[in-house]
Amino acid sequence: MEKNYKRHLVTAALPYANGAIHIGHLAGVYIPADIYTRYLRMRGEDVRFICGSDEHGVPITIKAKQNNCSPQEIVDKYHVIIKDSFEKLGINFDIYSRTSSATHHKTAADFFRKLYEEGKFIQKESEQYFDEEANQFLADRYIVGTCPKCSAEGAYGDQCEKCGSTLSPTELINPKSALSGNAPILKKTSHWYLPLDQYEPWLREWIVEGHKEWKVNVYGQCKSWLDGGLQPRAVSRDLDWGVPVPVEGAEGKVLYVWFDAPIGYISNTIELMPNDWEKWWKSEDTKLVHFIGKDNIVFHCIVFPSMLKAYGDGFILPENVPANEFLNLEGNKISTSRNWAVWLHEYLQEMPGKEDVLRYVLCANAPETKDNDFTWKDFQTRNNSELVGIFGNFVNRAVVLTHKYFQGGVPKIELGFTAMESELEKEMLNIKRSIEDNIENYKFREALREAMNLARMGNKYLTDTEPWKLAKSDMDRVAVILNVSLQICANLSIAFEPFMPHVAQKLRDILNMNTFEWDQLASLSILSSNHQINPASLLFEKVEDEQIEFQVNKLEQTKQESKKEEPELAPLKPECTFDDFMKMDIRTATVLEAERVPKTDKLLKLKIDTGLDIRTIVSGIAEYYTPEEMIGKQISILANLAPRKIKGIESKGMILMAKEENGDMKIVTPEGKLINGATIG
Ligand code: B3M
Ligand code: ZN
Repeated sequence: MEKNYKRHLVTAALPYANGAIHIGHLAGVYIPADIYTRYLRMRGEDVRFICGSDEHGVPITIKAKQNNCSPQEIVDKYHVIIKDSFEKLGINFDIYSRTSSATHHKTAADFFRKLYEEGKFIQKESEQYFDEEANQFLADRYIVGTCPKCSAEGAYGDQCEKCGSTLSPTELINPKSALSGNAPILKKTSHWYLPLDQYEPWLREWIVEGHKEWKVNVYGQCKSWLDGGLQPRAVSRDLDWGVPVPVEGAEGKVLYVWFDAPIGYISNTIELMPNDWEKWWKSEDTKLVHFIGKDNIVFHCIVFPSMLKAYGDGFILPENVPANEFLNLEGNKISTSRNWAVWLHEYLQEMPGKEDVLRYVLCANAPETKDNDFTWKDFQTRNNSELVGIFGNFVNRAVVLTHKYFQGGVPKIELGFTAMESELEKEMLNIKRSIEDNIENYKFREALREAMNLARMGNKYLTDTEPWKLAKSDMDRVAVILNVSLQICANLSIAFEPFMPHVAQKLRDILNMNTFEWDQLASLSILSSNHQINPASLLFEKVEDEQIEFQVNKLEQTKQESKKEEPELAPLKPECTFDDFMKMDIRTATVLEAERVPKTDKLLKLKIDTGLDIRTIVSGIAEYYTPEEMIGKQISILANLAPRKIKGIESKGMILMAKEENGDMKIVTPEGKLINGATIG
């Protein structure tokens, strides 16, 4: 390790508590972070691994609206699902708390107040989008529109999910309120801003000059932010869900979720160690590392460090921010809203006992340097040919043969090692160093490959030496081979502890191994002679074709369902009173004559018998009905609509049509024939 740190504070991005955890989150953040912290602990380092639910922000309030419940109910539900599924996967946090906790609210509010009192913010009035109908400012995801960078529809006010650009609401083309679908108006509001521009020279020095060793994607993103010039960033929002802004005159305002969430790392540490936390956050002896996904880079490398710098008081900065790229699923971007994901809690139910297989596959295929693809076929192959075929096969052979020839006792070595064993020893040392080096440099895929090489090596050793053949002639040599093989098994249980903790434990149970340390790795004398091991049991099971078909079908179904596309309904109009409604004179009528309005595609001119009079109505229904179809039809009309001139023809009234948002229009007819002029209401 580069510097001699006394302790390691490791954080993993706080997941939004508006949905469950999927494989993209795991591969990008939680599995690498867990491997890293497990490794450090095994090396005897003092480590705290901090996480928790991010329970504020617009996605949560939107989800609550969709579900007709309160934001608190949403976060209560998902906090439990997330926490529980992490635990089952063996993600070994020291604390998994939540940002709706009292400790967090206080910590975040105090943090803001100190910066406020020290004049670290600028307060600015600006015009922001406002939904008149909902009577609400449209922060972040409350506003949607066309992305100015890639032209994708449905980009949010803070980010385009298609191209990953960070956006501000006023950049969106054709902005619409996510609440009502209406075009918003601009309205004045006042907010506090962190003047990031003031921190630019310092950030440049710290990152561009000082952290050239950061991952290329992270360093590159930071540099391009800095090169683009930083702007003051609003740290408050007009919302009713979040940490209230703790200063006078801030009614109806809360801290921006990206201001409070990273403080969550601090609050959760306080919750974990109320008396001791400062030592972890304010000492140069602490190495702070943030594990995140690539869409969080700017917040962890630029915004949060600037907040800490502004706060002062000895807060340390991250030593590294090993952000990953994204994981795709079967060739398509993972999407929570389209349900295109493998959800952790569902996986755990559907594939019981295979927690570590998921850990293995996601690490082996982690999107460390570029986006990567998860496929169920690859999952099956990796399980069946790598885990079952190599790792499991080797361990099983070594254990079964030991029982067969030595009644389960680790054979005593009476002969010297051949060149083969000496070679093995050397190779094991290389593997150990390589695993260490890779983990310490956040290259977990490569580290796992090296750990697997240990199993490959063992498997090959058994295949090459064929002890089952030697058993007839040379039991002393068999003793050497099986002793060495069991030592390799013991090594595997250590090397794999960070990656596959359940399997490593199971392997230690088979080997009857009670203690272990990282430093034992590469030793061929972990198990002493005559140490009794337990009977063989399978470390891995084959994944059958049917299991894969089940998963693939499930995804296929999702695809079909999203193809059917949920009908998009027009948003509800503002409430009207009974009297408003009674003003409208809606009646039955019959079409007597119909013809196209010349030089138009959409308009029909209809002569109508309303029971009261014969009149002309011009209607935009030519796309849906021919004139012939309309003649003789009984329809419903708004009879007292003020006359309007359409294409020079006076139109008196309006034909009632049922309109699907994306498709057809149909006339509204009474059931059965009625007299003309019957009132509808
Ligand atoms: N809640 C995670 C996300 O962007 C976000 C991380 C906060 S970490 C302080 O999905
Ligand atoms: Zn875009």
